[in-house]
Amino acid sequence: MPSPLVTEIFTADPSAHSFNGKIYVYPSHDRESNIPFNDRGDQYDMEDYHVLSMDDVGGEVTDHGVALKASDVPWVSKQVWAPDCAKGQDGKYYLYFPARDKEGIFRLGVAVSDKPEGPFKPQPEAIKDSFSIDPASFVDDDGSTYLYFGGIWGGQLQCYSSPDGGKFDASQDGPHEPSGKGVKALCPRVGKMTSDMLEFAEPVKELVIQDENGEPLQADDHDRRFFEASWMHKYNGKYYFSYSTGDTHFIVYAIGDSPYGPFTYAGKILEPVKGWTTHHSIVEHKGKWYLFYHDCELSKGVDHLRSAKARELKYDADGKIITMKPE
Ligand code: FUB
Repeated sequence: MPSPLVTEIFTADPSAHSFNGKIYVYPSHDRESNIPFNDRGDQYDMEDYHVLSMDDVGGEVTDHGVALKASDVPWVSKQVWAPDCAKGQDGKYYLYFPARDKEGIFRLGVAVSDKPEGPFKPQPEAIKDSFSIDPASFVDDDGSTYLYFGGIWGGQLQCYSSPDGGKFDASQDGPHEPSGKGVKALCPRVGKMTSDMLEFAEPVKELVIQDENGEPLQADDHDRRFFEASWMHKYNGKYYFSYSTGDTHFIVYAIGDSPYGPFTYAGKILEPVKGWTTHHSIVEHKGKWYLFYHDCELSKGVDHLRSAKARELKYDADGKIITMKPE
């Protein structure tokens, strides 16, 4: 069984990137909150981020210490959840993160550093027109940067009826989502970033995930519909959008020809791990592909005390990802 990347702290939602010949991992930093479990995720009450690095998967892992504290971000009240980091064309590093604002509404923030390990200096305001959780950055071959995001239930995506956000419907906050025959699943969102990496360059769009017949996934299709944990990577010229199905606990993926989709559901990447949440990233490093993910083995099944891990990911000859089981 793969070992946790680190055991001194609990880490989750690992977003991995190959920067300057090393792997840098941007995880959530789980801590004991003593908040009882609920379906809004209040028990996930994280208050800072650490960055991890390693030369290779399986090698020594360095914990670079606190890279950003929630208390240093003026607009944040609590719950700094799953982050990610992108390298800009200016050589700086941009840490994207979700958190509740002072009204308790999840927004996305950005913080900047000259070094991949931080420390990161936060922008004073949340990204304009941002909403929901789990930002994942993707820099395409032409340097264009996209931010994928969204999460239902505690992640509040169902509180917005417009693709680009808008008015927050507090009556839908909590474990709500559409259901019923013929009802379409909620879609993750994508926004292209401005060249300074700090704002959306355009109104964010819905990312359509369709089935093998070209029909949008249905809301009741809980084994395949989007829940949270967006990730994007490119393999052999195709765009692979992967995500968690939440209450059915799979990491799955869909393939498209453009960063905006549409994407066609293609299968499972990871079967359910120990613990409620599952969240991952996929990275190429020195010619091999890796899946970074988390589970609750180290905490013996405490859902909000998770440990990031890594293992090799393989494709078949048709470019399909070989499904992995927890080992
Ligand atoms: O870590 C807090 C939340 O749990 C993340 O934002 C979700 O993706 C889930 O892993």
